[in-house]
Amino acid sequence: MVYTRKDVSTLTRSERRRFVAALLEVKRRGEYDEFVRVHLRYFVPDGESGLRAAHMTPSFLPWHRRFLLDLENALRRVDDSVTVPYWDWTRDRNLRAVPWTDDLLGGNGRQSDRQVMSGPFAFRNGQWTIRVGVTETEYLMRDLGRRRDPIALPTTADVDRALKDPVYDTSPWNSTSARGFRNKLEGWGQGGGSASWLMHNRVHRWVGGHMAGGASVNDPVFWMHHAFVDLLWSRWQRRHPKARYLPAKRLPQGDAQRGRVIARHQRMPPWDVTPDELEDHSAIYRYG
Ligand code: CU1
Ligand code: CU1
Repeated sequence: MVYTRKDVSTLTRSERRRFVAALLEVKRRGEYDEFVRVHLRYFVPDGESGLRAAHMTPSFLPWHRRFLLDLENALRRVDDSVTVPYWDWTRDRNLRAVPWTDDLLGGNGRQSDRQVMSGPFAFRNGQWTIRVGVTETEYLMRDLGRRRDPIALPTTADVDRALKDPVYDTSPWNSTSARGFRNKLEGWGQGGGSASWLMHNRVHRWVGGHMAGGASVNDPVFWMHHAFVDLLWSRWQRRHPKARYLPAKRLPQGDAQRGRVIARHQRMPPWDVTPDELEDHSAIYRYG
């Protein structure tokens, strides 16, 4: 049966409680840390050689769509009423409101060490120890808004600019693609520093702490953020009904990106699935 992913700001008290309880149970079972491991393994920048399945690449969107489905299935094995809610960061921009409430994700990290001190994912509450990361830190970290060097969340106008692009992706199919919806949404901009983090990337930086790196999955806001990114892909498809995932075919001999990006009908590791098979989610879930 087709299930609905809801706007996190519309969840009832009991929906919040069940979502949090399912996450804690998936963590307790050891399954959650496996998601962190997979994401770290696929955190490959385009400066390196080899296949890029997850980031700086056309398959950024289908890869994360499938990744979310796997987590969602793990949650639904615990409680089949649960789905991943989405965080619309163009609307919910307040540090003291959803999703940062104590009955959902908890609040900001403290000033001294960025440690999250409140809510179900605070280390001191005993149910969310970080075991897989790039450092030894056992507690979840956040720095909402980047207190020392503030940045703002992307706006509705930023989203519209990305949705307007009629082409899914363009050569060179990486973080430097100037045209194409995928790179606009993934958010690799020109130049350096915070001005070059746009859209999806900017939200990772805005949350800060674990969300700013390859171990971002440790913060459950990762799923709500990517559910909204996934929703924006759907919205873009509705706006450009003839547009499809690109590249349509394996890149030709002599193209520097041949063998490094995944074409529409090529298998997308670590799964046995193609971008083509993930373009339409309407038989599995919809957005409410
Ligand atoms: Cu990712
Ligand atoms: Cu991300």
